[in-house]
Amino acid sequence: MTESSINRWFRAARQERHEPVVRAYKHANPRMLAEVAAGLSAPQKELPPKYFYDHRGSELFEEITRLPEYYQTRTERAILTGWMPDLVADLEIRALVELGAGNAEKSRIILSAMVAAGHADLYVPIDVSASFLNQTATQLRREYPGLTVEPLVADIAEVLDRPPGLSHPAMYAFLGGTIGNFYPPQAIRLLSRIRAAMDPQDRLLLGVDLRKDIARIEQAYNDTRGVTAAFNKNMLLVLNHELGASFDTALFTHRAFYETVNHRIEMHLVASVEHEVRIPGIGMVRFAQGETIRTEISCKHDRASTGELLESAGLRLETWRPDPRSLFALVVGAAT
Ligand code: SAH
Ligand code: AVI
Repeated sequence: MTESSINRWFRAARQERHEPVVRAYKHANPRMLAEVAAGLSAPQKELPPKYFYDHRGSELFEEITRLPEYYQTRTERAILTGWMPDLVADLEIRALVELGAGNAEKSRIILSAMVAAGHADLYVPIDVSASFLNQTATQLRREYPGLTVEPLVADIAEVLDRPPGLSHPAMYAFLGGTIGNFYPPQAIRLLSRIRAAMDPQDRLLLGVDLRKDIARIEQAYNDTRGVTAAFNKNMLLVLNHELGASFDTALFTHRAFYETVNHRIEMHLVASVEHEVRIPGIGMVRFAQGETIRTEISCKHDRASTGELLESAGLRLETWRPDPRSLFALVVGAAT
């Protein structure tokens, strides 16, 4: 039986049972379709946070980083500014590979330190947000004429190959606390892949958001201007655009709260009324009033939990550098 005759057979069988024929959207990415189908059929509906980041989502995140409530970015930037010139010069870093680079705003602090130390060979920013990444790369080539910029559009949860032609020592940077957006087993897998790509003289530079006063953390995800709410709802627009889904963002509200057992923020989209959403290739997805989709977790750490995470991935915590108020920390990891 050929592929298309199997499909015809299934369709006929479905029609006999009066089931709707669900044809996938013509441009749908099969992987995305599978992940969305699995996530929306779980008892707690869930979608992967990487789907926040189309071009608009990346712009909204950029806006979040400038909000008064979102202390993470400016705190990490201050640590980088005070530390990178020495660290980069001491380690003689020649190449920077960055996971989830976004607009690379803070990466410029590392790149400028590499230039000042006289050895800036290569920058490899990796991100799922293709158009945003390419825009960032174009700007960086203009700003750093002697630097080779090789952007890579990839899901960092997938196999992370060592970029070809990488000079050493290289620094693998994973900033912003994005490691917290992965469940611990996924985070360990991801860090293990970085570890496998590292030479003994290479280093990991990891940004982690720290455990602190809960109200302070919750405010960072419930800003008064509603930018985080728009960022959260943007995922539904991504699904509409990429899968031809029929989400109505007006029927969902933003919710973010701290979950104390696992030390993490959870972001949800809450259905304000009972309704159904059509997703080609998946079918009708029913939402009860008040039912939620978990769209993101953002795990918060301390020195011990960060050390455990690194150790589980075959890395050793070499340096722990929090800001003076212990809001955020930068960590250097080395291969054990
Ligand atoms: N590093 C920047 C941006 C953080 S926002 C900063 O610290 O400000 C998170 C970034 O990671 C976004 O640019 C997003 O597109 C990217 N991202 C999220 N999940 C990803 C994944 N699974 N694979 C690759 N990039 C991812
Ligand atoms: C990218 N990541 C570290 C952000 C965070 O804080 O977990 C994403 C974010 N979600 C809501 N606001 C910001």
